[in-house]
Amino acid sequence: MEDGKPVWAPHPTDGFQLGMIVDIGAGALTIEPFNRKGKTFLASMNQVFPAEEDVNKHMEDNCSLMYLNEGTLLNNVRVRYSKDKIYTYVANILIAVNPYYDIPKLYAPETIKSYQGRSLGTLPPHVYAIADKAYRDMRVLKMSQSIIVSGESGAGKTENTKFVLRYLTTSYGTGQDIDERIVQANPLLEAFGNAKTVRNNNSSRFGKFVEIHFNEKSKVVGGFVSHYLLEKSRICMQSKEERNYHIFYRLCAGASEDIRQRLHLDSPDSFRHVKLGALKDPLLDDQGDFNRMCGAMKKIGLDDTEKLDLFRVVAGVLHLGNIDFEETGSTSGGCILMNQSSQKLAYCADLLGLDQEDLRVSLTTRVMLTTAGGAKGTVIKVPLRVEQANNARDAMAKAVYSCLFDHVVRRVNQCFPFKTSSNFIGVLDIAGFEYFEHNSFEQFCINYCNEKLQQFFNERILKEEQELYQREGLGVNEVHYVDNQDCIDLVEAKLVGILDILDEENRLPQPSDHHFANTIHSQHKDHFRLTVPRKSKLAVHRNVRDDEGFIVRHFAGAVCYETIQFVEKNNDALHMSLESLVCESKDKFVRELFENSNNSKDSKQKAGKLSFISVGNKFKTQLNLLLEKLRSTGSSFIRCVKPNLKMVSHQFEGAQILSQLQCSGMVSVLDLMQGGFPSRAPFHELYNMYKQYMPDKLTRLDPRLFCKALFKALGLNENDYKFGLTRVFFRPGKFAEFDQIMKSDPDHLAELVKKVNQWLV
Ligand code: AD9
Ligand code: MG
Repeated sequence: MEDGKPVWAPHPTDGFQLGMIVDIGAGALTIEPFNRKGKTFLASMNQVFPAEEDVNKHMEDNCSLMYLNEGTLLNNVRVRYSKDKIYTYVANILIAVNPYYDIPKLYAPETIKSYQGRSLGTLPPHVYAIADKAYRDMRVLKMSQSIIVSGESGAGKTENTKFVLRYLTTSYGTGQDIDERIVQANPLLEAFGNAKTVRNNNSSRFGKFVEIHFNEKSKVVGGFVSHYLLEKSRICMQSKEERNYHIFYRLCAGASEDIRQRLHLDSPDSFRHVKLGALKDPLLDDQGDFNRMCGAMKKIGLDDTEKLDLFRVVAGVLHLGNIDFEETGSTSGGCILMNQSSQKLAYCADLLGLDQEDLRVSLTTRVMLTTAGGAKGTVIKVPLRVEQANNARDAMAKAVYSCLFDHVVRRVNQCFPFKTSSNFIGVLDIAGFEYFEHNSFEQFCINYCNEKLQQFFNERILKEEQELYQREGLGVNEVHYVDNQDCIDLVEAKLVGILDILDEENRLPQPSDHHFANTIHSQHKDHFRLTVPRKSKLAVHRNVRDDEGFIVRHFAGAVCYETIQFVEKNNDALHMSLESLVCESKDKFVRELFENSNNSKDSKQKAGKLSFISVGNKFKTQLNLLLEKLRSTGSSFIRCVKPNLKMVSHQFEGAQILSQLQCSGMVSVLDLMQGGFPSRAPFHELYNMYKQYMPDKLTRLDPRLFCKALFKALGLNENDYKFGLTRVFFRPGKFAEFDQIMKSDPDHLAELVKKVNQWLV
């Protein structure tokens, strides 16, 4: 970077602003912004990046830019977004900005057709191009493929996932039911697993990996969905502007009179578990969505009985939530049902096939095994206080609903079965890195997952770079990147990892979130990745006491987790009497919900702990299986970006987009490429760019020789570039230097031509 050249310098809201370096100090640069002449400011060296000469120019592949840095990346994405070009490549990675409106023809059937069989880069960047690459790789390499879609809430992961599924089934299906079913499974999954949040009106509150299976002729034969971590806290609790899962409102709004009566439905504001948050959203059409969901259910083959089974349990959960308790007032403590609650209890018991009296007893007392006086195994009933009974009720609602969700996924899987499959293409739609003002167990799990995915991303991108170098015969091997294994170990290592420490806490007779936080700190004193909140530089973190939280330094930034409720959220078990109550329901459907769920007695016994199922460790196991699967496939990455917090079209909030690009590891990719040979230009492109300046004798050479001769004649440093088979690879910044030489003033150019001529002789 030199004085007078355009640079990207930090800007608080736009991310970067264009300016000029006017002075270079010891630690900082003085920058004069282009649009505010005379108003200089200081920026540290590592925050300022060279800009392209023409900042309005944009490139389909960011790697074709002259300068590769976060400033030019953000600008390229910005310019393209302003022209409705929401997709951009960084090498083979696809960046997708959410347009928040339907761009005409972008996903039209003819667009699908045009991408079929075309290799990446021949048409404008598109999610279809990534889908087709995965398909062609699967065919050619005879290897399953996965597409990893990531990004923050509202960035467009689920929409892009659906475009991939639609593309593959339309292009490579057999035209039979199965194709449509794979697509139609989504409305059902979304009805039960999505909700309105402040970040997204249709936010997926679970992660999923959808596999499309293909036969030996590479035609679609079936599908399979795996799901991860449904957010359970939402079932009983929503913040003011958010809602519970869509199905609750849709059922209340759309059910026929007949069903309403059978399920004793009423408007949502009469149910505790849904009325806490926003009831209605002007953008959501609950009734219409109900009908669309029923249509999808029909298409995937659910009959009316099955449909009613699902609705019955949803209604059961609604009525369960309305049961209230009050103190008995007697000396023995405990609580009883409030007057009006008997009716709700009756509805709930009826809908879930339970005995009313048993349900009442199970909600207000707890069965314990005493070991007092050596008389092992005496069963006693301990009355619960109001607060404990409330907790038991909510725990039951969560357990029933999450078993129902497991069932929905299982049922969806039955509708696209396959006998044999040669290969699959899997699409992973899972929440990206999260950090909020308050971060709890959910963020901890999601960020742990993102560490694992980031590691996988690094492995793959690194490998791809190296493979490209090898293919092109470059003979370079070293590409550096920051390994995050230490952070993953901090979370998942046996015994000393945070997840195991948490499980140990859960097993204590009196587990506590404070003790848990303290144990982490004493176990990992001086761990590079772990800090005590009080010592944090940030005031917000200092408000959290050391025994109330811990800070993890993730690849995408430090996050302070508050440990309150970690212990509770890590335990997936119902208390014993409630558990056996639902397991013995008279209703076959309800009984089977529990028998088949992952939390069945069977799996608990396997775990050897009758009363405790760890949510964290179950997730760890699932995640490790997922990664094993991903590692056995070829992979593509789609990084989704949310353009603004208002969720509106045509608004590009640079600073927060930049932060997403950083969190998704895109900036590290650029760093990684900077360490290698990031700028690459095919011989024929260079030939076309520069032939006008060169003597005829040189232009008669073929493009490869032309470049070789030119570089030699110019005396370029051989460490700065490498010749591959099809293109020249440049060290960071060297392409730009070369270009500069070529476009220098006429006198200098004449000098150059003279040099070339001499060399040619
Ligand atoms: V979350 O983590 O599940 O909360 P996602 O899945 O990343 O989130 P989603 O795909 O649901 O976000 O997108 C949010 C909304 O943006 C959608 O409901 C659409 O209204 C809008 N969207 C997203 N992508 C597109 C698109 N390619 N074209 C038009 C889009 N609208
Ligand atoms: Mg989603």
